[in-house]
Amino acid sequence: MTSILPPGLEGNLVEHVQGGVGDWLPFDQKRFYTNAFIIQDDKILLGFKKRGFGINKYNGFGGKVEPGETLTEAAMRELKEEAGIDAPLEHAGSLLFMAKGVEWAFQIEIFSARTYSGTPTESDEMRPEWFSIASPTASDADAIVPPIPYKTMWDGDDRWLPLIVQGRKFVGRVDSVMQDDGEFVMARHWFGTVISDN
Ligand code: 8OG
Repeated sequence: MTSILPPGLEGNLVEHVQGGVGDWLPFDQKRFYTNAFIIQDDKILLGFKKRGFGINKYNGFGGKVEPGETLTEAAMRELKEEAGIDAPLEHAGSLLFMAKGVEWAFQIEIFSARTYSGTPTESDEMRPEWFSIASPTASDADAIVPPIPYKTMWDGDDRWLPLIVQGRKFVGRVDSVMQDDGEFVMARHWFGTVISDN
């Protein structure tokens, strides 16, 4: 299925899922962030954010790209700082995130790896925990780790995290509104998968 891409997205994309209403929010500046996920066997490593933006939510490991760093260098540095591990991170997708009332856009470059070295270790910012990505079965009650906790993640993560698990590259945009309780709720979203040239 083809559709008109939201402003700020580009590439050879096919729509995966979209929803919501209203005009896309305008922006004239982007700030670059990274977010990294380790996937191994039937598990994914997430971190429980202990402070700052997105506190009390599970997310990948990441943060601001510093001047002079490549995106991959920033992703690897943040993974080491926040989870204490090294991994051969590869680019897995891009998320353009806007919040009503914030005049810049967050460009979040998402990375993943299927191997890592070191031992996931709690940092000041994140507490690493494994979650199951196995398809649900009758034996779920016996699962060693719980399923991905989408209810305690950013609104909309359930649209794109499965694509990373499946190894499908994606590009998406989420425009959010902050509620009175401080939660960001999606007003409009669009996600597409990348059609490879070869
Ligand atoms: O540097 P700090 O850890 O505070 O950065 C906040 C992180 O939150 C950064 O990695 C970007 C990330 N983030 C958003 N919006 C969304 C979102 O919709 N989903 C996820 N998973 N992360 C998000 O700013």
